[in-house]
Amino acid sequence: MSVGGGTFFPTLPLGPFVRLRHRLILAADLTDVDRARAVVQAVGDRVDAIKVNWPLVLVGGLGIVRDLAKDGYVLCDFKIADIPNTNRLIVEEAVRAGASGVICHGFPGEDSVRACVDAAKGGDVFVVTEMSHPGGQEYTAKFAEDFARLAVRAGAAGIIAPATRPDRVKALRSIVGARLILAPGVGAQGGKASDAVGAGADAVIVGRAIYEAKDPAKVAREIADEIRSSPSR
Ligand code: 3DU
Repeated sequence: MSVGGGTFFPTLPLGPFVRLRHRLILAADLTDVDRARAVVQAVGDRVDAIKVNWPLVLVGGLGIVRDLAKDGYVLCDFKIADIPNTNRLIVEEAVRAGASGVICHGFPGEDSVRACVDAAKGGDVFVVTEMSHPGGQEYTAKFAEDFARLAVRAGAAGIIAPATRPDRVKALRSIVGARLILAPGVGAQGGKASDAVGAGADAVIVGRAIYEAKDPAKVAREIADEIRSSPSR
């Protein structure tokens, strides 16, 4: 079953995450599947991808990934962080369900990240560096550069870096070169889309600011406009 009966954001085959038209990704962290479908349908043509995390998958199962993937790019944010074999099994299931990309952690080490890259079979793997919430500064910040270097070595498509700290996005950009930087933390966590792209993010990830809004499509359009009119790298 398709969420909207049409293409709601650009359909991409498995493969390099290159078509960032709006530079905006929706984090669909809803625990009401019908509401999630409604929000996706409302904002679908204004975002480049739908990021699916545990809250939605725990209620909707991988079926929701299957449905959304019929219409476009689904990024499974499972924050995969296990031994290589378990990572492989998780990525294989996400890809089988139609995910075009997955997000993993770097702290389990290079072999674990490489297992994700291998299992994605050409799909995109993004490695979390410094997390965007205040607690992200306690531990992840200390190793963010290492995680970014690891992402490059392991052949990941890119990294996840904090829109809440544009200076850190800038520092991590100098490590990852042309690889993609996706930046969560815009809106509810206090980050600003134009600051994140100005610091070098390729796209921002936005959840609550869009899906909790009275008019999600309007907010998505405003964020995309803000990005379009801001100077970026
Ligand atoms: O704060 P928001 O509602 O805009 O949601 C942000 C999303 O991005 C959410 O799914 C969260 O799990 C994810 N994320 C971060 O917020 C921060 C990170 O460092 C990594 C992922």
